[in-house]
Amino acid sequence: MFNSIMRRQEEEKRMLEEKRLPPGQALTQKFPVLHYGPVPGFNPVTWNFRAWGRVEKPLSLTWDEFNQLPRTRVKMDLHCVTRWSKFDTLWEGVSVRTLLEAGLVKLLPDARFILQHAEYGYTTNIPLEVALSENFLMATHFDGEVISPDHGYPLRGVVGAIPGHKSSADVYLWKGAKWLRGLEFLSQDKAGFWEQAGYSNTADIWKEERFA
Ligand SMILES: Nc1nc2c(c(=O)[nH]1)N[C@H]1C(S)=C(S)[C@@H](COP(=O)(O)O)O[C@H]1N2
Ligand SMILES: [Mo]
Repeated sequence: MFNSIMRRQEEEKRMLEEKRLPPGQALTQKFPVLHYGPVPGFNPVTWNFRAWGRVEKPLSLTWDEFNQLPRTRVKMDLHCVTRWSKFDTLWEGVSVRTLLEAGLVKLLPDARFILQHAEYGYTTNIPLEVALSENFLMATHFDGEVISPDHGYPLRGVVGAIPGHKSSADVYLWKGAKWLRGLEFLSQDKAGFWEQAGYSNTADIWKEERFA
């Protein structure tokens, strides 16, 4: 107990020195679970992933098709608006950039924002630059294992900071939708679930943009 507290404090100090601990955040070695509503089930037969809106042609992929897409791995620091930060988390999945490069999604020239749509109507919005940055991934795996139901199985949007690489795409964790089912491409920004409830639209972790 005492040892684990000391370890947490030492790690937090190291992250502060490496300038990876944003203002007002504390390091956690756990992985808290936070969401609104129940954990949805998953049926691989009826599940689909859709992309629509400011695209040339709407896309719908089955679970099998989604899993055949080229995969990306990224290591990120996660920062929750409730003030915990989890460092060096490893995610694997499909990047939005891959959907574009594979020609599955062709953006109309006025596409500027993405609204992630999840089970039970949860939504969250990010600018296209954030969605196309290294900081955002549609993940199926966390730390080498299939994501647990609590954390978004089978697919979640995850967004964080790339260690040692500060960017304006470094936003709080609520900007990644667990149980992700689709991306709506938009010419104008549209507030998601927490954004409508008073959370910051831009959510920059370095500027502590927590609430609007
Ligand atoms: N579908 C869905 N995704 C969601 C949420 C939610 O309520 N529903 N909550 C968000 C919030 S507020 C946070 S902090 C993170 C928490 O992710 P975690 O439970 O994996 O830590 O999920 C985000 N994604
Ligand atoms: Mo949150």
